Amino acid sequence: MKPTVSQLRDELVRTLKNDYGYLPEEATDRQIYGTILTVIQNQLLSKRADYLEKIRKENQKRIYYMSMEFLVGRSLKNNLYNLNLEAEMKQAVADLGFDLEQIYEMEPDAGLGNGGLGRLASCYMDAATTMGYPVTGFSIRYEFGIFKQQIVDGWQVEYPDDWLELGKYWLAPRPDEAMEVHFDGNVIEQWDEKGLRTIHKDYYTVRAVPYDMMISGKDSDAVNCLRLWRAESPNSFDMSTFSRGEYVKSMEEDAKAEAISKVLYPADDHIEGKRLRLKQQYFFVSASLQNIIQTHLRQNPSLDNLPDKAVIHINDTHPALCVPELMRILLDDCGYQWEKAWDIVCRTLAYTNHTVMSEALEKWDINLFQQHLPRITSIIKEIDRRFCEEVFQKFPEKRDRISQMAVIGDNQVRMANLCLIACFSVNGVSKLHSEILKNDLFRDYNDIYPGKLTNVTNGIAARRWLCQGNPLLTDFITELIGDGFVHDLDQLKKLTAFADDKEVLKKLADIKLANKKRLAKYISTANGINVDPSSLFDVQVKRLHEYKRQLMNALHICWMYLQIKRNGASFQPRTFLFGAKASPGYYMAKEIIRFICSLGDLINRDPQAKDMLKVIFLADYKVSLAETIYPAAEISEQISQAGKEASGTGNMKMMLNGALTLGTMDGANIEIFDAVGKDNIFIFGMNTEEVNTLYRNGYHPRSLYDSDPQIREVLDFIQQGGVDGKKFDSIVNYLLNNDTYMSLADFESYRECQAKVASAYQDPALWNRMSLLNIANTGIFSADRAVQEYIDHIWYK
Ligand code: 26V
Repeated sequence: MKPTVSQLRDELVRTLKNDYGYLPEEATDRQIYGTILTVIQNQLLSKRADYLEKIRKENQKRIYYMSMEFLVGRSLKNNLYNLNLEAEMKQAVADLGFDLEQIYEMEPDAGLGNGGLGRLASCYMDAATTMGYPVTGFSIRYEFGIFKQQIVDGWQVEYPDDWLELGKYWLAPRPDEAMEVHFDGNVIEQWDEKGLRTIHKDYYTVRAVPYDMMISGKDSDAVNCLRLWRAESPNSFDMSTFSRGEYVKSMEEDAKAEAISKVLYPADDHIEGKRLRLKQQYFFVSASLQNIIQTHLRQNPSLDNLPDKAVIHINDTHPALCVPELMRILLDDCGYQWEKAWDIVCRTLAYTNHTVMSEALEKWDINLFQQHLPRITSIIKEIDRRFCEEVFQKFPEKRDRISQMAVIGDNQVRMANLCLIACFSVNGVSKLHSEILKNDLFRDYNDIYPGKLTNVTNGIAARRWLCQGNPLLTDFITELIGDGFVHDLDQLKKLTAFADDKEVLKKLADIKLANKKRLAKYISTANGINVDPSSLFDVQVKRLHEYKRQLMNALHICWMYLQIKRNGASFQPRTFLFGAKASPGYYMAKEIIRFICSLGDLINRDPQAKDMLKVIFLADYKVSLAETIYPAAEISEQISQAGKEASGTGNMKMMLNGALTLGTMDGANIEIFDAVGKDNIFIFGMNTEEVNTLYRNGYHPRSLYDSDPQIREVLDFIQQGGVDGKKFDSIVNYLLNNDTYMSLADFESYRECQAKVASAYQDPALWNRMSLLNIANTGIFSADRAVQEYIDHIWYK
């Protein structure tokens, strides 16, 4: 039963007294914040107990989503919304003399992820829970999430994200359910009554303590759990060392164990073969699998039926150690024979690939593996030996491909290959991406395992990204078509009926303006710059990466500026908004941020450009900031080089909020194009095939520089220190000599397309119609649809 305002108020007062010993009159905002979160957390925990009983009785197949990253963002508003308690809580809190809106702002983001991959995991937890599927997420309780970004003189500076102090209320510690994870040591073989046994000796133990975050669903009985493991040193080890008087050594051991869950790796530019990262992966995989097996054995006599009762999903290769670790448990802990164990493993594990970039495909030095995971290494070697043997026997036509397809090669363990061999399903995240996997990256496997490779196009949690982030638009849509879209996003199609309704279009424009004003207010506080809410808000927010081509966007701004300065040109007034974190060790990405910021400094203070151009770099882009940016976006820049962006999900979120996509035929942009039709999107640039052809034939940016006066003008200007008097040789040199992503080859097409954008914007009736049709066709990008596809074609197939 849903509590009333007065019940909530009483509960708040009681909790405040119990936890802090205060009455509301004495309490600070901080204490009220803690109290509200505790009250909601308790509600969720009690609901969880009922739900657990239900799924236990039904003995439904469980889904386990293994991911190194969950980009949860804030939870208070989301939970209140899902539990339909927003209005009641607002009133109850107001009755006690506090403002819920202010309390919302106190909550730190749970930033346990880098970008799209982590946010996708959280969107799927929301959708699956809303639809009542028993999904458990497993990850690491990082003490520090993705770093906080500040911009100092144009440079990105990173600060630790100490989120737990205010975020801990959502985490229920379960020390009684701790697991042990073993590292290092040696493997020996020993005969006993059951035959030859493998024994792992002289290892050191790390204790994995689970912290549970309850995940609510909208109008749902389900409460799922995101289980985050914290690394600790095991007490027994502590005590024995202590009692021998080796205090310092004991402390060192503690620190070594705790380091494992200390911090999220903030790199998404390349995979570094770092020891600690490998330990993180094994730590959370081993603890989670032991936990899954325990749960299964509580309800089933053996693991024989594991594949019928559990599916374990590997989110990118980061948790790929699930393959050998599940083998280890079956062989060493449960006494299975190899063939039977392998059969169970192969029918239980599924894998999603999220990138085709070769630097991102995880490969580990085999010696590192051998040192820290000796038993896992021996299992991987055996998997590899049997696989190569099988290909040799069964697929003679692939004999010359075996060395590429093998798990181990060049002294490295290739995690993607391991997943392709072991998992019963491998999927990409957009139509184009999955085709590239099938026909190119994983072609050999597609030949020998027909049907294994599939597609599930990504989806987003529309309830967060529209209903909670954009209440004005949500209320208006509800007025027009009812609230059925909340659980069935396809119903947005009904908006099509209003495509030529002047009043509706006007109201839509008014809402966009209000959201732009809200963002302008934020910018004025955060950046100290006043932007014009009636200018076109052109947005590129995402991780900073060369392939995403933020630099091409900046070059175009530079070109516009030069037209204003040198030719007295005038343009549709625009505010260019950027938000992006760069991997801390990624020099070029940081240079691009510096370039954008310097360009902003130059342009924003120039009186001649003042009324036409503004360039804003929004520092510390994160989930909660995105919730304010998307509703205000009018152009969504999705300008990656074709073939490189696996899907993109920001593109879907902005579309849902009425922005028009300016993009290449890449990732999910292609499906956005299919959904809205060519008249409601701005497409430019080379497609994948053209990119590949140019790459093969040789890309010569210098000849573009020589032949194209626009490009030359921009590059010369930069070279001569035109951008705020600063030297950007790095940028010019990059564009002319090192740009794998061929920005200059797409530049003309991009510029022309930007001109089309500007002229369409001059016609508000046309623009608003396009915007409405974009919203109306977002249905297929719902996370509910995506999760249902995982259910139908992978998890419950
Ligand atoms: C990305 C990259 C890209 C460049 C080379 C090295 C490297 C290393 C790691 C990563 C991040 C892991 C993959 C990832 O986050 N992929 C994103 O997944 C999203 C959800 O499926 C998808 O929408 C994005 O297009 C994809 O980049």
